[in-house]
Amino acid sequence: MARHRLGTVKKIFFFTSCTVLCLSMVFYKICFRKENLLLKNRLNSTESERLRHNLIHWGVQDILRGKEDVVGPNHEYFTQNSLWKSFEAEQKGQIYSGIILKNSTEKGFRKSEIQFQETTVSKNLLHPAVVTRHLSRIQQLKKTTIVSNTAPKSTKQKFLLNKRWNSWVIWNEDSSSNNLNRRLQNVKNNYVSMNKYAVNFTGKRKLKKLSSKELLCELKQRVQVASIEFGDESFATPDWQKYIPNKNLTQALGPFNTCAVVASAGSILRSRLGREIDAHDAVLRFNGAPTIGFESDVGTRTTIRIVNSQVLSRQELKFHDNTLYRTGSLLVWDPSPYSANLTEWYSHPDYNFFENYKIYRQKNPDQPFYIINPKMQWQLWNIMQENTAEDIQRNPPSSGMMGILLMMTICNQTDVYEFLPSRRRTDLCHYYETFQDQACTMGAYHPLMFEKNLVKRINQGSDEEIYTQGKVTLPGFRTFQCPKTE
Ligand code: NCC
Repeated sequence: MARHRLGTVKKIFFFTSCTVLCLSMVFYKICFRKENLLLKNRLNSTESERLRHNLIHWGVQDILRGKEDVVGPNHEYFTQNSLWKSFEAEQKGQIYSGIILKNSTEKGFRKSEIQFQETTVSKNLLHPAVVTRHLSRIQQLKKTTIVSNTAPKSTKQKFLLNKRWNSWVIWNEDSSSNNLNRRLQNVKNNYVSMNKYAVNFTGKRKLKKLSSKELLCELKQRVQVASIEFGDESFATPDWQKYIPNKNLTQALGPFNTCAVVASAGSILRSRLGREIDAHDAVLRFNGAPTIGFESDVGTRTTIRIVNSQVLSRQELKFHDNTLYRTGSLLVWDPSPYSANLTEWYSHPDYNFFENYKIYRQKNPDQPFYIINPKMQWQLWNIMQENTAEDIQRNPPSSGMMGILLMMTICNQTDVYEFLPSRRRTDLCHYYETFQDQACTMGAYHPLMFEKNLVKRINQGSDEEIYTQGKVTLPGFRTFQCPKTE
């Protein structure tokens, strides 16, 4: 009897599971198709508002990428190879916006336009600063098409076409979560609510968008790039005296005149930037990014390498054996809790890299190797959060962003390559691996998108250089003066 009952329960359980599974699959299919239908239906439902925002501001490639059957308004097919640009313009006193999609067919390019009625769409969806800027540009440039974005792929043909259109694919400095795909939006929101490092942000968000100079001064005056020194809390034992370099990081490194920062992004492949990078006085690289085999794109020299604490702690990364780490000066960083002092961090590091640091120092005593003081991470993070309208990931900035700050401290001029993606933009995570994920460029754990917004805003170089070389030029902190703070 009992066995019979158990059998019935098993059957019920089995059928319920199957039904739930089937329903989830149907639901997923419907959702997935919906995006395509929205394009087809000229974006007229509430959900399409969101999609429309993405279309205008940089999301088109996300929508097209990987979905080979996106159907346009005239029933033409758009693939990830489709070219597009967005525009906002005034005609007979009416402001309208939209995107133009170009699709290559056997007979050449076919053009199709999706027009939006008015820019009130942007008003509802965008950060007010963006809308104001767009509207003022529109007023200035009557009857002119303003291009804010084009497709990301880099074929010769596209480049020429883009040139003719006089448009550049560049990082939108007002990028927000709306520019992320749903998965990355969820990841970002999870990191905000998880709050692993107990971030207790009490700063004020800036109501007004700071100018480039103001932002530079915030960074110069509030971010202190320093290494752990002998005598610092928890680093005052005779044991540590043997390992910590005598000179402070910024005394020992530099000063340099020109510096290059090489982001590890896949988009640096086929850039042929190697010679230009090597022509700088100092070159900064990250983690396990190699030069051998990639010289023509990334150069040959390494003056400084910043590694995160995982690199020292995870055996598979072979920190002690890989000769790649033996060139130049090394810097390691590890996330600390937001309000922790050095003692608290030392007893609870994210990755316990301290023993491996000592072992490496014993084996390579002549190679300068610094531990970055973790207070820098949150000083930088505070500035990013204050200057962003939404909550950013409550995790420390990436090695890339910390490296940029270091170089701005020790160099007169820093050229950063492929941190802001060029026309070669790709989902390929690193130039030295085949793994693909948009998260590597847009951020998941790190608030990478907001880091890039900040860097775009302080760029002194041209949009064209971002587009062609992924190059951003930043001034050294010692090259400009800032008003005295109270
Ligand atoms: O990927 P990562 O960074 O080593 O890259 C170094 C810096 O280059 C910039 N970058 C990289 C790829 C890309 N597509 N776009 C970019 O802009 C970023 O500024 C990045 O910081 C890190 O920041 O330390 C990170 O390290 C890796 C990983 O730990 C190391 O490569 C060692 O294996 C992290 N990946 C994982 O943990 C899986 C990455 O999130 C951040």
